[in-house]
Amino acid sequence: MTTSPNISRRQFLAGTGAGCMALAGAGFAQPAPQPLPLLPLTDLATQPQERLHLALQEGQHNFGSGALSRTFGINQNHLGPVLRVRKGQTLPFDVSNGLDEVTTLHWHGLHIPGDVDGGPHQEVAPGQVWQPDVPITQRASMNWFHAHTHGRTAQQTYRGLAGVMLVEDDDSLSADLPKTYGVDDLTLVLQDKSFDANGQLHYALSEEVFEEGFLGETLVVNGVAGPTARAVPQGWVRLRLLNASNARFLTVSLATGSVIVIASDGGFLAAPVEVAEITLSPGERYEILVDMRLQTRNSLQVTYGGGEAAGLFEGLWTRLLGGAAAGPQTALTLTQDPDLPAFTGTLPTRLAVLPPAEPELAQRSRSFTLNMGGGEDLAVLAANWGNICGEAGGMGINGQPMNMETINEQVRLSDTEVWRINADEDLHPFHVHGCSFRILQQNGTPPPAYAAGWKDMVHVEGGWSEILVKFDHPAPKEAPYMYHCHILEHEDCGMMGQFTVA
Ligand SMILES: [Cu+2]
Repeated sequence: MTTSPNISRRQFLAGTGAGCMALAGAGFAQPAPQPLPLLPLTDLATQPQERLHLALQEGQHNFGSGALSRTFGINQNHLGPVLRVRKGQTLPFDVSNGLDEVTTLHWHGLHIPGDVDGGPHQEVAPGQVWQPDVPITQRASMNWFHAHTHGRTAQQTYRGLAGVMLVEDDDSLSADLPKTYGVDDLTLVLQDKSFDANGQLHYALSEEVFEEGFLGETLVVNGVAGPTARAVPQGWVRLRLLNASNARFLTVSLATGSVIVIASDGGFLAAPVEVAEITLSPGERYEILVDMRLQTRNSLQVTYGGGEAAGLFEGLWTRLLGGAAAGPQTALTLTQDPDLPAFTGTLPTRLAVLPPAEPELAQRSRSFTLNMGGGEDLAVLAANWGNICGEAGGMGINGQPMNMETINEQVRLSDTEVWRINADEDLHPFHVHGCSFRILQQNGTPPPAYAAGWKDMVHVEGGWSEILVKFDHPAPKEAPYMYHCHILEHEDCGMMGQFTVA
């Protein structure tokens, strides 16, 4: 066992559930910051293309407590690399499964055909290698990849099967924006995790966990318990944010000043949007800018739940934690270092040309209702650790739990459609594979300006959420696309459906 020089076990536990309960009502004490780790960059945008090996493997990882946890990782012990790729490339991957269990690797956000999408039908058995040729045809955007094994997505992603893919194109490479990886362009994977009294990663299912999704007490940034700290140049700094939590909505703000949002899931906004805070559901990405020209210090603050998600978590966790984790936590403190090379350009006032989202363009519409109840006893399912929900179907969409043998919808290639989604209870982040879409309505109202660009996630809670979506790639019945709730325990429990595009 190794010990960290930056943090004592006692400090670390103050940030975990045990500490929170002791501190209930006394505010949320956070330990001293740890240096922000960077996910290793594999830059394929500027290198000759070769086959790229992604090894899904078991490992041991120190989240900051000094204790080692049994984790999964991609080419490393926990989490995966940041792949920087370029529009126009076709990427030949060797995805090897070194785990003891079946898994898959889904490219979340990529506009690619169903047979290379990495969903539940592209299983990789232990010891096998999956070799998709992944074509990059979309605009610059922040995407990610994670396990998508039917019934096991939640556990496998939680243990660490997740990485980031940054798509660049001519516009993004020539844009007057910070873009030096690890200097003024930082990729942040935000997750909530739970740790036991020994400081080791903890995950357990119960009826409540199925219903609310798994919620950890500790905010983890790029694989270490927050808060983290990083020295940055005296200039603008770009933060690319991914909420890779299983179920936790995260509201992000800055300690000083407003948040300047430049991109959402599927690419640049039309123009920068300045807001006090943004809310990221599990699976969502946003890129923001922080002005470090005049400030010597600023912090990225994260509030659990929050915004429209506030009501969801008034239950088990609020009772257990006494509300202690509800206040803002520091995820990352940026400190100005004038010796680092700074971005000196002028920020663009226009970022991209976004066509208006016109529902009149749609050839047809479909409606989906997300169902929390599927007739199964969730407590019994939770006791069956090995299978999770699997085919049991404790939840569903339009009354149907996910079934690998059932194609729920058939879409015509190149059609534009309006999809209307609502929920019979609670808040759910809805994701569609193989495309980006535009949000017409989110819970009955137009989306906030920062969510009005290209998206592949929409929040669904009360009222209808409506998206305008065009399907440009084929997905045959042997390799259909998925649409699902991105609370991973809900997805595993059957809140998912399949569609073909032909
Ligand atoms: Cu859900």
